[in-house]
Amino acid sequence: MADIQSTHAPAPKVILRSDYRPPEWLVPQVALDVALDAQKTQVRATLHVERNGAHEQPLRLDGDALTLVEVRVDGATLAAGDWTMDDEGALVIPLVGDAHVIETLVEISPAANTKLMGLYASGGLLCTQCEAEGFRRITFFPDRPDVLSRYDVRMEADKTLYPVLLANGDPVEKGDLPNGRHWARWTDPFAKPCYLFAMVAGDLACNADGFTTMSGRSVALGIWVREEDLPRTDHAMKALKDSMAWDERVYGREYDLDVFNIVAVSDFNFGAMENKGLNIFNSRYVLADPETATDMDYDAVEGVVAHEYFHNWSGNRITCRDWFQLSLKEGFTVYRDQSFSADMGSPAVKRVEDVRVLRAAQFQEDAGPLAHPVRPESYMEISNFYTATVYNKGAELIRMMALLLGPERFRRGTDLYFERHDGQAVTCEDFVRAMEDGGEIELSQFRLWYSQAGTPRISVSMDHDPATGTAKLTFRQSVPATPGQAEKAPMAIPLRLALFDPETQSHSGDELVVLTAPETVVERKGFSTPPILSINRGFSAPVIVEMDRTHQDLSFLSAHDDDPFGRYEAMQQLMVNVLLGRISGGPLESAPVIEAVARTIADPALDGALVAEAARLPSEAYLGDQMLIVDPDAIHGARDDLQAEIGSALESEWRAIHARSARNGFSLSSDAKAARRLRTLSLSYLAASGAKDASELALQQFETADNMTERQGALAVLANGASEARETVLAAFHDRYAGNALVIDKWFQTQAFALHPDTVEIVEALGRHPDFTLSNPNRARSLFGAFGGNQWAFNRKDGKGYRMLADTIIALDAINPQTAARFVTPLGRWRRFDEVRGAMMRSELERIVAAPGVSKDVLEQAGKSLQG
Ligand code: B3K
Ligand code: ZN
Repeated sequence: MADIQSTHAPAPKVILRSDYRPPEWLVPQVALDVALDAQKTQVRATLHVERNGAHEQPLRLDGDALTLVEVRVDGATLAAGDWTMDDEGALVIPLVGDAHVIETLVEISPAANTKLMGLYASGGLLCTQCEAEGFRRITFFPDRPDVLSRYDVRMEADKTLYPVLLANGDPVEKGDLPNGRHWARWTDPFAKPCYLFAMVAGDLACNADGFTTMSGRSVALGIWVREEDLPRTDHAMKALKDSMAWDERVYGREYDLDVFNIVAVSDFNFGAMENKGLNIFNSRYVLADPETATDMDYDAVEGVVAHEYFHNWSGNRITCRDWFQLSLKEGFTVYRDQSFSADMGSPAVKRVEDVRVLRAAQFQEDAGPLAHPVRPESYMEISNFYTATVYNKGAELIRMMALLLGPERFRRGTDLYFERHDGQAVTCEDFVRAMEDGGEIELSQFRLWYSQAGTPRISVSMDHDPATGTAKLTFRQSVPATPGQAEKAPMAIPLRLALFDPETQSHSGDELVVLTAPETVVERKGFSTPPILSINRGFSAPVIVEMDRTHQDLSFLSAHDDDPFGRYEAMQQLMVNVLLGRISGGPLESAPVIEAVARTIADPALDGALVAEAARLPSEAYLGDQMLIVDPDAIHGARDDLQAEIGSALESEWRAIHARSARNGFSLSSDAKAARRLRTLSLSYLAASGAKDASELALQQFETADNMTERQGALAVLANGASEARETVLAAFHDRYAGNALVIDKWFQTQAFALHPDTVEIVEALGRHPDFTLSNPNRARSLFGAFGGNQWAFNRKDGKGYRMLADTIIALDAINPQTAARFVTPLGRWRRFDEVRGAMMRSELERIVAAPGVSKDVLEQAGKSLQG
C-alpha cells in the first residue's frame, strides 16, 4: 500500500455543544507497539472496536500528520478502496460486524513536531502531549474523551539515547534487544480517554520516594529530570506527598496505581499534564531551589503538582463527556488546588492572590471579545478554551456551591459525585446534580453560572433611618451583554456581608445573602448611626460590586474589617478611587492612602504577607480595567506619582522594614516568605521616593541575597529605572545564570515587564538576543507574553508594540499555533482604547487574520477579537 499522509487542513469548522452524539464505536482495549526514534517512529496500534448501539455508520478514526503504512481488519490487510480518508484527515473504515480488531501501522516524526502536540522531541527526550486532541498525531483513533480504553503499551528504543522508558499505569516487563535497543511494557488497568495517554523516553535521573495510602498500599513515587536537576526536585516531591495525604484527608480519595511518576520537560505548551500515573510537567513547575526559584515559583510548583495529582480523581477516574465540559475537571481541580495551597500556607493571602489572578485574567476575558460561558456553546479550536473562564471562574462556581452547602453537605455532594460517576465521562450538569442530591439543595437558578458569560455587576446603596435604627440595603444586579448573549437572566449570587458599627468598630455577625432577583432589599435594625458595609467578604462571589464609598469608610474597613480579604479590598479600593480621581484630572489626594498604608505596615497583628499585598498599589492593568477608555499614560503617571508620595512620606518606615526584613539563612517558613515580600516592596517604595541611595540599596540587596526572591526583586526594581546599576545587575544576572533556561526566562521577563520608557525598544532588541527563540514556549512567553501584559509599554501611542506582537504571532504561528494563539488577547482589547490606538490594533488583527497559512487556533482568536 502506498504511504498516505493524513493531514489536518480542513476549512475551520465550528463545533457545537448541541451537536453532541454518543460515540458510534467504542474501543474497550488498545495495544500499542511503538518503535521510538527521533526522526522516524513507528506506531502499531491494535484496537478492539465494538459497535455502540444499532447503526450502520463506518468506523471513523481521527488522524493528523500521520503517515499510514498499513491497515488490517481482523488480521487481513485492507486494499486501497476498502477504506477512505476524509477531508479532516480521519481514516474511515466500513465494518459489517459488531466487534472487530483493527490494526494500523503509522510513521511519525517527533523531531519535526514543533507544535508540541502528540509525540515530540525536547532536549534529547521523546515525550507526548495529548490533551486535547494530540493522540490523533500518534495513531488513528476516535480522539474524544468519552471513548474509554484499557491500554497495553510496548515501547522500544535505543538504550544509550533512551535508557528510561515510561508510560501510563504499572510497569510489567522489560528486556534488551539486539543492536543496542531495549524495550519495556506498561499496562494501565484503568480505562481512560486517549487524551490521558503518555509516553516518555530519555536519559533521566529519578528522585525516588514512596507513599503509603490510607488503606495501607505502597506507591512508588518518582520525579524524573536531567541528572543535573536532581537536587532541585525535593520541593516537588514534598508537594506530591502532601497532596496525596490532603486528598485522603479532605476528600477521602486514595491513589490507585502502584507507581506515580512525574517527568520534567523543557519544551511544553502550558504548565503540566495529568496523564494517568505519568504526569508530564513543564520543568518550571518541578524544579526549585533557593538560588534559582522565587517564593512564587515555590508556591507555583506546590500548586501545580497538587493540581495534576488531584486530577487523578477529578479528571481521570471521572472525566469529561465532551470538551464543552472541560470545567467539570478544570474548575473543580483548580478549586481543590486552591484549597490545598490555602491549607499549606496562609488562607487569607492565598485568597488575595487567587482573586488578583481572577480579576486580571478572567474579568478581562469576560469583558472582551473572547468572553464565553464556563461551559462554552461552540468552538473552532478547543485549545483556545483552556481559559481563565473555564479554569478560574469555573473554580469560583465550585467555591460558591461549597459556600451554599457548607463543609459537611459539600463533602456529601463530592462523595456522591465520586461514587456515582467513577469510571465515567460526564457533564457539568452531572456534577451539579450530585451537589443537589448529596447536599440536599436546589440549584436550578445557580446553573446559569455555567451558561451565562460576563461578570455580574452588583450596585449597592444604603439608606439609614435614625428614627428606627434601620439600615436598608438595596442590591441591583445586572450581567453585561457578551458576544452571542445579548440578554441575561438574573443569577443566584451568594454575598457574605457584615454591617459594622463605626462606634464599637465591630459587627454582630457575618451573614450570607443570596441575591436571586434583579433587585433585592435587605433591612437590618439596631443602628443608631449609619453602619459601614463590608460586602462580598472573602470574595464570596466572582462579581463586581459598585458602591459609592467615602475615603473614610474605606479607611475604616482597611483598619477594622475582621475579614482579611475585606481589609485588602478596602485598601485597594481606596487606592483605586484616589488614582482614578487623579487620572480624570483631579488632584492626587494621597493623604488617606498614605495614612492607611502607614497604619497597615505598623500593625503587628497582621500577617506580613497580607500587609505586603495590601500596601502594594493596584497594577496599571487593573486600573485600566476600571476605566471605560483606558489611558495608559495617565494611569502610569498617576500611579508613579502616588508611589513616589507614599515612598517619600513613609521613607523612614520603608527603610526600617527593608533593614528589618533582611534575614540570615534561607527558610520557606511563612515568616521568612513574608519578610522577603516586604523587603522588596519597601525597596520599590524607596526607589519611587527618589531617595539618593535607593539604587545602592537595590544593588546591595541584589548582591547579598541568598535567594532568588530578593535577587529578582532587586533586579525588577532596578530594571524600571535609568540608573547605572540597571545595566550592571542585568549583565551580572545574565552571567550568573547563563545556561539555566528557567532563570534566563526571568531575565527576559523582568525586562519585558519593566516600567521603563524604552521597554518597546528593549524588547525588540531582546527578540534578537542569541538566547532568544520562539521555539521554546517558556522563552517566547517570557518575552512577548510579558510584554503584552505591560499595559504602558505595549500600548505606546506610536503603535510599535502592536506591530511587534503581531509580527511575533505570525512568526510563531508557523511553528506552534497553540502558543501563538495565546498572544492574541492584548490586541483584542481595542474597544477599550482611544480611536487611534484602537484602529492600529484592529489593523494588526486584520494582518494576522490575512497571514498566509494562518492556523485555526490563531484565526479563531484574532477573528473573534475583530468582531467581538
Ligand atoms: N489538563 C492540562 C491542560 C491541557 C491543555 C491543553 N491545551 C493541564 C491541567 O489543567 O492540569
Ligand atoms: Zn487541570
